[in-house]
Amino acid sequence: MKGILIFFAFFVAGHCRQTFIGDQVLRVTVENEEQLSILASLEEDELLQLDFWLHPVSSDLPVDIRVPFASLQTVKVFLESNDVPYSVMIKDVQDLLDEEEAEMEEDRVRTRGFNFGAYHTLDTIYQWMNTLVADHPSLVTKVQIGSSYENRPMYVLKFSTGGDNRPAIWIDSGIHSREWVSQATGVWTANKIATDYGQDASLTALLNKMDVFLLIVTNPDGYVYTHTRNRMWRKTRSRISGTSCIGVDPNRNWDAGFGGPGASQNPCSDSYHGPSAHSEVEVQNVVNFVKGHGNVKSFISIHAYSQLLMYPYGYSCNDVPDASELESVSKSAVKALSSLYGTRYKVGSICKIIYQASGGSIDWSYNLGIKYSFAFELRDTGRYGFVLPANQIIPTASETWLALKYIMEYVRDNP
Ligand code: INF
Ligand code: ZN
Repeated sequence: MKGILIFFAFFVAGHCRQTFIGDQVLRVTVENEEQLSILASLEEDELLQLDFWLHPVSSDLPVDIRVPFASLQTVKVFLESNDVPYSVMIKDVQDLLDEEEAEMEEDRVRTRGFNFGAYHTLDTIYQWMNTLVADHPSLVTKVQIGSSYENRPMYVLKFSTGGDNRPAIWIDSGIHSREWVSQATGVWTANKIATDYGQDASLTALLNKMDVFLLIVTNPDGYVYTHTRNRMWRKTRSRISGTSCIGVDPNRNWDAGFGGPGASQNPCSDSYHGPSAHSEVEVQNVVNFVKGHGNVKSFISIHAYSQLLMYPYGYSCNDVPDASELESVSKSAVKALSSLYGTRYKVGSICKIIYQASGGSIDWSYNLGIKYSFAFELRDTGRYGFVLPANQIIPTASETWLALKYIMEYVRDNP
């Protein structure tokens, strides 16, 4: 009886967090087109509940699949019988998540002040923003650009030394909620800008001429959900009529080739483009802000993982008019990034280096006339994937900063 009551209370409260006990992440090294289509057929299968961290797109890119414990035997037998080679990247996803959670808890009890080398909840990040603004009142302000679907505020940090609508750099992180190193890099970067102003001559010169806008948690509802219910959540949390599946891929929802190849029409898919362009209020808020500003010169979106620096387009494999300039800026930015720890990045257009993906943010910004539009995929290349250990946050953010700084300075000097 007691057991039933506890179960019932659990059920009614609905506070169950999804676990990933025994789930593995398999890396498949695709050798040919035939294997690629075998993997594509696996992705079609809904019963196996596979979570493709990297999709089968070309025969020279790896495919990473989180396989629920219940499907492991089936998938392994399937791959083996089709002579598709794979290796186990993560032996037990829940073990990694337990470690991640324990580290967060350890930080909460031991660390006084804010630890940039730890992952934090939305509340903690929002509280920290207030202290950043309080510590740097003449440089940093917090601008609410709107609210999320579940009514959480969306805050942009504005770094400005004055002027009237100066040319600006836009940076967003965390549009995909499970890519935690992205939001963490956003936090570190905000602090870096605030503390280096007046110290670093080049950044100071930049901020005396331009403004920087940084949206750290672009998908707040998703981010909260990754902390409370499902660490692997990628999408928004909006309800769509006619389906019980929740959420839209906010990086397929922009009005740039909307609904084209590389986006799903299936509301249950992790790359569902949504009922219409800008249907997601989080996307709409950014659109309104950037359009309303009217003087944004560079738009940079930060994702994880794969170690890539990309420029438009995603929705088309045709070169954008500025392709050669964007390619050379990207190469130099990545060279700066690598100079710190030797981390290797690839550069190219989204379509050419990963896959055709329509409705992405930087395609929208580019088509709006923001030439210097870039997307990062931060560390790593798959050893930990979305569950990058917290001890890599500061190294990741530090090396990324060198690339960001290169891009920002280039934009400053090439108005
Ligand atoms: N990968 C790509 C995605 O949205 C990255 C991307 C960026 C696609 C820009 C299109 C445009 O599917 C991830 N991984 O989300 O971070
Ligand atoms: Zn992403």
